[in-house]
Amino acid sequence: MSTEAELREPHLMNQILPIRMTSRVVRGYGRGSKELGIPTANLDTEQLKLSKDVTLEEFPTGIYWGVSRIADQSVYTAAVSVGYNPTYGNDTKTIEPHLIAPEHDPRRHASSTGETLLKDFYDQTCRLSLVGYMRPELPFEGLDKLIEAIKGDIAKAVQLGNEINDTLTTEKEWVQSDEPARG
Ligand code: ADP
Ligand code: RBF
Ligand code: MG
Repeated sequence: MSTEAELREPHLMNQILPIRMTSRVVRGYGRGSKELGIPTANLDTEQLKLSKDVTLEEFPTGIYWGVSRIADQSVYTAAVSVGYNPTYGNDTKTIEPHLIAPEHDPRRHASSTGETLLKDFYDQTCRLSLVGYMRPELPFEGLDKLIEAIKGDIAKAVQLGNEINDTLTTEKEWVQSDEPARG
């Protein structure tokens, strides 16, 4: 696959997306729920399986949106962070989807910031298709600014997830299935 240009210029990622992946949900620092009110399911980067020939190292950092499913649950739209969380300055790269359940979903509870809080699903399998690139990850001055930005990303992801188009339908079908990321 010709990915060089896209990997150098993250906004070109939209040309090679969607990218599908599967992995196991592992523990991070636990900050998403506690400090931000926005939990993220951190994927086990050792066990990550990707649909395209790109390594985690070369995968462009940034904020993406897509569709995701945990174990046997429903398919949800997701706002996804890929990178080093520069507000915190992590030294390892993470892929972290925040799953967004509709307001009346029976599994959903509102977090402290009003976002989706589901029951814990550590160790379960996550299926994720990244459909679009939204913005670079940024170092924010203070948690309030970070939370505000993420809430904006969530709203945008919901809006994009409600659009009807062939790519999205196909990716939802894959997430709903048990097909491997790479056939
Ligand atoms: P960690 O740093 O361990 O990832 P977080 O505070 O980010 O901790 O919380 C993530 C965990 O919360 C997930 O692994 C999952 O078990 C649970 N969780 C609950 N609701 C959601 C959600 N809407 N999206 C992602 N993870 C969620
Ligand atoms: N962390 C940052 O440091 N900068 C960001 O711009 C940023 N954007 C995010 C956008 C979304 C949609 C999500 C879900 C997370 C984002 N994060 C960002 C990651 C956040 O810092 C991280 O999820 C928490 O620290 C918990 O691991
Ligand atoms: Mg997390």
